[in-house]
Amino acid sequence: MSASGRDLLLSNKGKMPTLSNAPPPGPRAVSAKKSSPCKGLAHVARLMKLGRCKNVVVVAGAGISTASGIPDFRTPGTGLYDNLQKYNLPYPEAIFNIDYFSDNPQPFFSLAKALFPGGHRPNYVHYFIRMLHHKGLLLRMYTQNIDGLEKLCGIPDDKLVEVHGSFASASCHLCYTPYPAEEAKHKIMSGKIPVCTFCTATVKPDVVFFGEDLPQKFFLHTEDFPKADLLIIMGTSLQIEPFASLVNTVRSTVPRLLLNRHAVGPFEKVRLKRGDHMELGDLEVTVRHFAEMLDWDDEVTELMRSHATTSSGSPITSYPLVSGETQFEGEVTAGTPDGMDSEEADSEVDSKSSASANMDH
Ligand code: CNA
Repeated sequence: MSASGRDLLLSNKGKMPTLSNAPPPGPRAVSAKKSSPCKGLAHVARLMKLGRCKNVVVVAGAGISTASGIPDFRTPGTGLYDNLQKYNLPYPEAIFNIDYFSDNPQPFFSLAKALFPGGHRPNYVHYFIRMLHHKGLLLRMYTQNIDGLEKLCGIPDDKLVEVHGSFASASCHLCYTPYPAEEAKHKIMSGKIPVCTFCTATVKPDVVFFGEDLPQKFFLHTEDFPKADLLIIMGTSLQIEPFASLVNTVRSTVPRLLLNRHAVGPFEKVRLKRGDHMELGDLEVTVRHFAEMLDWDDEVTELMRSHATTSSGSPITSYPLVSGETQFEGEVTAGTPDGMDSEEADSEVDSKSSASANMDH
């Protein structure tokens, strides 16, 4: 179920998510003042050891999953946006634009084949967050990721808000009639386009596109952020609203810790706000260091090891994302809606386009 535009606190038009107006991270980010190595990390670790942080909110993005082999969006060279040339997209974000999808779902379906849960494993960073829960300190994790690795590592549903949705369910992108997720996955993986049993428009996994509403659960932020006593921001460029603005909604005295490759959002300021700390560098290395400071490293490592050996998750099948020619190989490009020939498929796409134009608001 989606939140209606009326309910939205942070979006201006109820169309979500949107790209923030902030400039993309670049030279300005690099020139931002970097805190002394590990000072901020040590400070926050100390607060945690003193028992001052019992309601930790984590906000995360694609950077927490790069160590699992899933590229992020914006890292130059390896990020997804730099590797979408073959689809001739009008602009990279179009692959996640609902109007574009309505006309041409194939680029997204090619990408979806690679992102469907089952192809990758959680890494140390995911297990560190699970350890926060295990220690009773995690108030909630807000993730922008759609790879399902938070759930796979064992962070329970009630501790997790998948702000941009997930592949766990699917529905018609026009009339929202639910569609069995496994069947949608099967069709997409075999190069077919799942179509709605009610209106025959294209079905998509319930990941949130630009121009769509966020899940109702997102609004838990109105309770969680004022309650937080520590905010940890990990692996996100804070470029997508309204997610990005969440980090500004904790109380002013609450420490905020950014763990990322470079400064983003409010951490780009030359002088950091009191209570703001950042540790720049590779996330897995940083988080391991953080765990060592907390004396958690052995436990996280053990949790990760035991989960890997006992987990009965789907077998790992690798769908390379950014390895030259194999990336997003056009299996879906040749696909047609199930049971249709290509002509029928073309007319189905045409009728969807006009339906979409009618519905656009
Ligand atoms: P982004 O804009 O690509 O930003 C990622 C951030 O993480 C950047 O600042 C990177 O520098 C940083 N980063 C990447 N790898 C590391 C690393 N190893 N160590 C430290 N920092 C690192 O992605 P955002 O999450 O900010 O953007 C939100 C989008 C991305 C959401 O809508 C997601 O659905 C979408 N996305 C998700 C996935 C996934 O589910 N794994 C993958 C790609 C994109």
